[in-house]
Amino acid sequence: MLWVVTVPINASAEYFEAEKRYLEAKNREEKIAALEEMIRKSPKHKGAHNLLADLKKRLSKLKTENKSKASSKPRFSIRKEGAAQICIIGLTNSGKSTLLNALTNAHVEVGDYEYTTKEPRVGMMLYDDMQFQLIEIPSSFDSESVGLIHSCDLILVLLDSTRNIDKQKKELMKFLEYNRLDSKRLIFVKNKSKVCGLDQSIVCIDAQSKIGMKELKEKIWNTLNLIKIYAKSPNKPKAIPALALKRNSTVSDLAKEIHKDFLETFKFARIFNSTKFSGKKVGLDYKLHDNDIVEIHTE
Ligand SMILES: Nc1nc2c(ncn2[C@@H]2O[C@H](COP(=O)(O)OP(=O)(O)OP(=O)(O)O)[C@@H](O)[C@H]2O)c(=O)[nH]1
Ligand SMILES: [Mg+2]
Repeated sequence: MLWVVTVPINASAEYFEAEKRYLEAKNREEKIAALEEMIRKSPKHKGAHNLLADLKKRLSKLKTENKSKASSKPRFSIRKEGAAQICIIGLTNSGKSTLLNALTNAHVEVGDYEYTTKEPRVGMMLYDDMQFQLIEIPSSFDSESVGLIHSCDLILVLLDSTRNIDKQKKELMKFLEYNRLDSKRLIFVKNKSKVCGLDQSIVCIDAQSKIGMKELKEKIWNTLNLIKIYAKSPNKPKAIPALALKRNSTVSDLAKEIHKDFLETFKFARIFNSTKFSGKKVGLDYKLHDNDIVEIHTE
């Protein structure tokens, strides 16, 4: 598995940049170029010997792979949809598919044997008039999956309460750190757990019996730290699904999110909310608030 390679001590910034390019590479050529750079920039001291050997092995494997097969399209590509993209990672059998099925419209195979899910699986979760894209990352953690996790807005780290929690946490954190993913927003979730302890840093659920789903959805929304905005056309009801924008977004950000042409034909917007200024006429630089309904008027 990818993350068992020890992170080199004293590796240079150039090494990490090359490694990032390697992890995000879309094809074989990009991968080879990045690996060659990693080898050039890798520390040469004795402690980095294993790393260097591993990099060279990976490079030679890539170079000898059947070219036509390797240069074909990635095995999967997932278009970002909804208010945010959320990845579910965990060791095999922790209940990732069960959770995906419980939270979304997906019907993914669940199995009591290891590595049932071999490719990323996607489902859309509804929460408070918004839609979120959830992706189950296969526990084989291949490099294509790592690329996918990089594009996610949030990672659910699923732990199986029937196994040693600290050990799982350690192994998963090692993987995240190795792939420079530990700075992402993370939520630790303990599955198969009908009875919860007092540990507030872990969300406790039982995906199979759908216990804790409401709390988990709330935690996801709060951790994303976004605002919910309803767009609306004049004389029409507010549009659902609602959109989620970064805090401090403006009407201009919303217009761009809806359609790039909106900005050119924009005249003014009216904001409907719970304040006494509801219905107020505003311009593109108006700062939006959570739950605002924005009626956009165009030429
Ligand atoms: N008791 C209990 N069992 C669960 C729960 N969630 C999953 N399981 C069981 O755990 C096993 C693995 O579930 P999956 O959802 O396939 O796990 P996974 O992480 O997707 O596994 P792989 O795709 O094989 O890596 C199955 O037998 C599930 O029925 C839960 O909340 N409670
Ligand atoms: Mg699965």
